[in-house]
Amino acid sequence: MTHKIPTFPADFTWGVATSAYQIEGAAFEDGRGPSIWDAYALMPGKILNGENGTTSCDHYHLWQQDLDLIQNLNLNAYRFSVSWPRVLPEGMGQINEKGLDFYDRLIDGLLERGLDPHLTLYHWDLPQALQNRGGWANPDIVQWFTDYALTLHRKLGDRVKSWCTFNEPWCTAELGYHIGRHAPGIQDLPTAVLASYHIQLAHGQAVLALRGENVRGEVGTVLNLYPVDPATGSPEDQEAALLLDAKINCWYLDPVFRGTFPERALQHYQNQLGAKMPDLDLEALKVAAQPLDFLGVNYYYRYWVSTEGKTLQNVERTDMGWEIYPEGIYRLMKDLHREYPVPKYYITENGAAFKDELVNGQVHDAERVRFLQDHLHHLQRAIAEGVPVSGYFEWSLLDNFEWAFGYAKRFGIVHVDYDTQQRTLKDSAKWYRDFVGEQRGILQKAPQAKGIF
Ligand code: PNW
Repeated sequence: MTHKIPTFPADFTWGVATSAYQIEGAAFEDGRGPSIWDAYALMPGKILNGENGTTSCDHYHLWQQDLDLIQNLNLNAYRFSVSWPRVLPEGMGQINEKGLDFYDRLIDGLLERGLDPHLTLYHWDLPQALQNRGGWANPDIVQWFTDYALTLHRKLGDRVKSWCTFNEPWCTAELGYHIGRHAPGIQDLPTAVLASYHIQLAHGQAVLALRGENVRGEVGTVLNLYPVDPATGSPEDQEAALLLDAKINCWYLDPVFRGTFPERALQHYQNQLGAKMPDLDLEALKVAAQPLDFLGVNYYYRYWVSTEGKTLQNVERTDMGWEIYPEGIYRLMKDLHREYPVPKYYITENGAAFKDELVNGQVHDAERVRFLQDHLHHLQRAIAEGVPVSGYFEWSLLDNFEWAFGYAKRFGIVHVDYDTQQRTLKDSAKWYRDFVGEQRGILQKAPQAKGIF
């Protein structure tokens, strides 16, 4: 059965997303200071095959050809992050002008190619100098982060279309400070709860500071969000699903939208931690609820919660083991629009890792093509039903450093040969290019985009 090709709004933002530590390389060039990921990568056993982001995709040197790639994909936007230690090697104080110049050139390069710069301030690569002072567990980080935001705004504020304070604070707090699977590798729940609280204060203060300088671009934040389903109708499963939803979704949504933490999760942490529960000033948390121009949503999969250890059978999964669940993007956006309304949403990340093979200069990643088609189909449904989604950023432009998995997981629509730094468009990149081209009226005819939905 062929479906009608859905039409997205004419002014829709079409992009790809990356982050600094995952693609830039040049980790010790031009005065960049060490980040917590440089240090974490040195700890034995933390990253698969002992890999690191020291060279990665060498985007720091190859940025012009990478921007050409984005332009040739018919896109009109690019989401990237700034490496804090490249700009402020000590995390504060002395500015490394060479580092700041890189982003200055990058942004000019984007504008020359008709691409809107969507800048993320924090995508996990904290300066090690600040980690030495406790990182996100130190209340002073609220000021350090605000000063960093203002440093960037002074140099780049005339040209940045969109400012995002944080990428996925859940990952920073939970994976970085509780599970220890991300840098800085701490495994302590009270510290994680405290870190998540300071991130909220830093978000609020940075937004206030940017507004205070009459920021031209729009300001928002990016959360990783998930539909959460109980495996069965049992009260235990239902309760467990509600708690997980409170801990992963509402713990990050409620501060930003309401200036509060969800009662269910707060109670849970208090019961679990007792005297070790950090002393959170809930009055001060209100600063987190600044009016935002957009919420960025990173959607990858859903959680299916069973208290009896049941797992979903017969579902397709990506190379990360994540369920492929395209309807989730529709459900998530509908729920968000009802519970947490904001003038606009972006899908700031959506994509998948698969076992791609480069053969004769081609990567036939049919699974990724279908993944994108199906998610865009369900996203379009949400838009048709009135959810104000203004853009979609595919994760990711390039195969890149996938954190604890090193280079083993390939998320790119463009294949990277890490020996030669050769970029090769996968079938998914060609499909996305033609689809977006047709949506934007750039191509007269796009045969590959026919009858896909
Ligand atoms: C996001 N999880 O990370 C990040 O924003 C990207 O840097 C990353 O490359 C991408 O998704 C793919 O993983 C996540 O455990 C990391 O649920 C972990 C999780 C979710 C997102």
